[in-house]
Amino acid sequence: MEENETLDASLGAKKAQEEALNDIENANDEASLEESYNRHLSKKGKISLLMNEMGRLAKEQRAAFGKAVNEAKQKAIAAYEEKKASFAKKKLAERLEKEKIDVTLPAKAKKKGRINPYYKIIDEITDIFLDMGYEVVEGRDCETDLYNFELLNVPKDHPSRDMQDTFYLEAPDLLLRTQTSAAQSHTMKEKEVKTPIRMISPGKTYRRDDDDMTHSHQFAQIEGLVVDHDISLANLKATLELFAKKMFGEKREIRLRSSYFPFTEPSVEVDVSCMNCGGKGCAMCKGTGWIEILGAGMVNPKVLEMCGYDPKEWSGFAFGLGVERVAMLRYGIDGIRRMYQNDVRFLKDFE
Ligand code: FA5
Repeated sequence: MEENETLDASLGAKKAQEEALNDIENANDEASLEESYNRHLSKKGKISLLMNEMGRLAKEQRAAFGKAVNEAKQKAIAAYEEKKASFAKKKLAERLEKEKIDVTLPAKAKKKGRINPYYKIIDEITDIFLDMGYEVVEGRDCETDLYNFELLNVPKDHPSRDMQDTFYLEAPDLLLRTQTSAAQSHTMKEKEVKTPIRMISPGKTYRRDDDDMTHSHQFAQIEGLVVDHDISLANLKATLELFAKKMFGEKREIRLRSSYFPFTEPSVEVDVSCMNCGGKGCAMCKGTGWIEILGAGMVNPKVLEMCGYDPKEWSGFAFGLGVERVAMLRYGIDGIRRMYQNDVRFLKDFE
């Protein structure tokens, strides 16, 4: 082995190192840096291939040459790692700059949903009666003639059927219920053991009524039914007065008028002074100063009997209130249809 060859080989290592460092230094993005790595440091890279020269060197020269190649490799790797880290740092800095959030900017206002007064009032009324110990019973929109009329003492061809102009369905004896009173007959009839009842039943009702400010062909009612021993008209009056005070406040005037329903005897209707004109008379109350909110009365003994409650032993009262009418009076809504139109400007008033 010639002295010159060792010198050449060591110089070669030095040169390869310089070349690699230069290349890495000049890489201006991640892709060209990876290319430099492959060119110099991969298994077939220039620095790695230098080791093939080893066989040509004398034994005593090999250690020095190996050291030079290793040093070239270490330096090139260090330069590569440093450059790679600098690219990553730059990339992160660019991302942070791009995704910078100005926390002092005003937030975008979010639109809040609101509960329609139709549902709000059902919850309020239900709460009042739950506080008085009533339970809530589910009714059904599609009813049979039996439960909507006959068990409520309204046989077929009875003239009082005209009071509630009915939507009949095609199937025989099926109709859209005209009143939640159908829940009364279901509750009484379906009790296997006849025990006291104290229930309310909210739900939709349907009639062929002409739509105006206080009437709709589809509206909601809440039925109430109490059956026990020794229930009197005084209990009904006290219950309705307590309800009216809780719903409309101590100052609002209410009045009870005697009325007629085939399923109650005696029967009453309850009016509340018109919120629109304060009782003077206007288009909404049709000049009377009052708006009718519910019908009520003592359960007719015939109904108790038909539904399996012995009228000699049991007595009861019932009421059916118009949900939208109560909402109109409670919230000052000037027309029943406002509750069905989903006008967000209207709903906004009901935070
Ligand atoms: C009845 O429906 C009886 N079932 C109520 C009842 C129950 C009486 C239990 C006795 C015992 P009436 O038809 O009056 O009664 O209706 C009751 C309430 O529903 C009315 O006071 C009114 O507030 C409301 N109402 C009636 N018709 C309409 C309508 N077309 N649009 C909006 N609300 C109505």
